[in-house]
Amino acid sequence: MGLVFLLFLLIPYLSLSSEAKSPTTDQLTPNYYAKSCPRFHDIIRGVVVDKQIAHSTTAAATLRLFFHDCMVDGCDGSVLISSNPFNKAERDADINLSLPGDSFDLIVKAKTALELECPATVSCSDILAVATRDLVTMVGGPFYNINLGRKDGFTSNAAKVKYHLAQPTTPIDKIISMFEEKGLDVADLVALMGSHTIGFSHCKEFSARLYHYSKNADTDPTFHPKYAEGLKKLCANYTKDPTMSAFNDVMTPNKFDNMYYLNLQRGLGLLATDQVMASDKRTKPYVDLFAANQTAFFEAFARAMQKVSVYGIKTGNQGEVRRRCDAFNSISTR
Ligand code: HEM
Ligand SMILES: *[C@@H]1O[C@H](CO)[C@@H](O)[C@H](O)[C@H]1NC(C)=O
Ligand SMILES: *[C@@H]1O[C@H](CO)[C@@H](O)[C@H](O)[C@H]1NC(C)=O
Ligand SMILES: CC(=O)N[C@H]1CO[C@H](CO)[C@@H](O)[C@@H]1O
Repeated sequence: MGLVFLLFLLIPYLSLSSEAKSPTTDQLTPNYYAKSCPRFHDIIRGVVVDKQIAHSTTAAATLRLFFHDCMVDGCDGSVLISSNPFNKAERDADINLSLPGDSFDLIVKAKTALELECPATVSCSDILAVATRDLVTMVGGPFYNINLGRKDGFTSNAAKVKYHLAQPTTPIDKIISMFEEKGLDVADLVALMGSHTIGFSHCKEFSARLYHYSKNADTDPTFHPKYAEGLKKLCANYTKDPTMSAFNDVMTPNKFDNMYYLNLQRGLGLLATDQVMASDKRTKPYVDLFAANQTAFFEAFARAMQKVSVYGIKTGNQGEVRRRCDAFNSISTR
């Protein structure tokens, strides 16, 4: 509780320095729905709690969905749009990395509940931002304030995705510059990567580290040998069964904590892009800091999530409040 309170006090000051601040950011406010939908927070929290209890994979799924929404065209619900015969939407990009159904389902449930109580009022992008925050807090992570009033965007284009989302094969230089382009510095990057303290990855995302790694080594030598051995067994059948997967955080897979960084220090990083954080000289100081001090991690994570949550937002007539989250209100030419 002490931490929650501390963050509440600190965050308004910390976020003043945010480079991610876009001209429209100032139009967001924490109390945006206070009059138009007073039970906004309670309704979302209710749906979130029910869903997370029934399906414990929801938190990680939704956190990832939120990140993917914000990185591509800003936090405007573009990732929630379904493809139609005229448009291949973001969520169906080739590098979709199989965004999990539970997170889409959660947003549909929250939207339905909110439409019953306050029709045509609450945007899908605000729902996703707040549901993500509630889930992070529910699985042990920090609470942070989310400003509200995002509008849902008018486009969702699969072709854009690959320019904005890194893959496990993306070099660290490129990842750093992708984040910097969006006003996220190295501290933000390493803190956000700590999201991999929950959730899982499919074997194909890290199999290149396990089999025929290089001319000299069958397995990536930065792996802890026992961990690599375990993963090889786990993934032995992954080409036949592509659903095979491993926890991102082998020690405390369902708890949002700083174990991710302690793992990296011991060669227990799962993706190549995880493990490199512990050796690159720009990122390592933050890995060491967050491994040593969970409070420092939580503060940095909260701050970075606030930056992400206002990236590229739409306000006024740049967007709309969608009636359903998976479709634009007007289907015309979009
Ligand atoms: C920039 C470098 C990053 C890369 C290359 C990356 C890559 C991946 C990959 C390959 C997976 C596994 C997907 C699957 O197999 O289904 C994954 C999972 C996940 N990622 Fe990342 N990620 C990155 C950054 C982030 C960030 C910044 C966040 C959050 C702010 C995040 C949140 C998550 C979560 C929560 C999961 C687990 C999803 C689940 O269990 O359903 N990732 N990531
Ligand atoms: C892999 O598949 C074979 C045959 O389908 C099965 O006997 C074996 O138990 C599987 N191994 C794992 C780790 O799933
Ligand atoms: C951990 O980090 C917090 C927040 O930055 C700081 O206030 C605290 O002094 C740190 N604790 C230690 C033991 O360094
Ligand atoms: C590259 C990749 O992972 N593509 C997947 C996108 O999603 C579809 C449907 O879930 C999969 O069939 C593809 O393999």
